[in-house]
Amino acid sequence: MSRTARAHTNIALIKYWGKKDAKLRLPLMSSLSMTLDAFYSETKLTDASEMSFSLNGVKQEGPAASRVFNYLKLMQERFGVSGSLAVESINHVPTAAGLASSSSAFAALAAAFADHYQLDVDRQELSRMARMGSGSASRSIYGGFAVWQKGSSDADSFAYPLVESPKMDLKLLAVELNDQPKKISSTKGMEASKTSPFYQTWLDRNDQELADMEDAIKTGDFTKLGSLAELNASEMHSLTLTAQPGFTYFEPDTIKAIKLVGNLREKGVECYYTIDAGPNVKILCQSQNCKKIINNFETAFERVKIIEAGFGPGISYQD
Ligand code: 2P0
Repeated sequence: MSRTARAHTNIALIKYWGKKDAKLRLPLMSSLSMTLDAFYSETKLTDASEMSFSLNGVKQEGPAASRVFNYLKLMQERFGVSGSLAVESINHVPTAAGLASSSSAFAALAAAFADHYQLDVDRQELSRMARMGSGSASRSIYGGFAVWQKGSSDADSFAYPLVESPKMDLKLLAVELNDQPKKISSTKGMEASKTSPFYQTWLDRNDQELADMEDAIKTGDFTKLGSLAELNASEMHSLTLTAQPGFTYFEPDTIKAIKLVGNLREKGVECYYTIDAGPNVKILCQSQNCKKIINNFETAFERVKIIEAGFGPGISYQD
């Protein structure tokens, strides 16, 4: 009897933005993330007469289903197993979170696959499996802070836990400014960014940025962590602007939110932004300031939705 696998989403503080190998999803840089308690995916596999995929109780067809079926075929070949599978997933990642669910979705799918076939895999192997579905999913195997080391091949490109139950006071406010689906997928956006004249600098800085972020985590230095995360996100988005041709994930409200974060900081409300491949802004702050920041955003934006998240756990199974 298969169990349901649960995986939480993560937010990258040092971002993955570039692939060395698209098929294996090998990155050109290492990345570091915080797993979030508020958002997760649950997935269960059962033997069936044909492949099917339901998400939140709705049968999926088209590209979403193909991506899941292709992934399952790849994993079946890798482990020498076979059979048609019914995939049932529930995403507890509200659109309002403005967070991509592919990190939790593929981490949960990899874990459900391993459980269904009773594979003898450890979390490192699970992380490699999840990576093949979506790069960021490699990090969602673990709770707290995780590092995805870029490695040089399929064998050594996996995530490992840095601190699984951090004591640090760190919150993430997911601010939904815009609920339209993104126009440029992460996969396309990171490929296009390679044409930026700053791309090599982005790669050259990775080791140092990662080391500095690890140091901020080890010393519990929120100011350092927030500043580095904000800088890293801005570097990533500067690659889109300077790509040939240039593009941006930002919308006017994204800029307005960036400025509001700066204004709050000037007033002594310490907070920092990070932004992924979309227009929504995520704010890093500490518990004491959450309410104040939320109030300021609700005053500045008419229809904003904000969800507060803390540290989430790694993969788990439910009967
Ligand atoms: C990250 N992002 O590190 C970066 C930062 C978005 C911006 O990983 O192409 O869905 O499936 O491997 O994992 C989102 O991209 O990319 C992502 P694929 P994924 O979280």
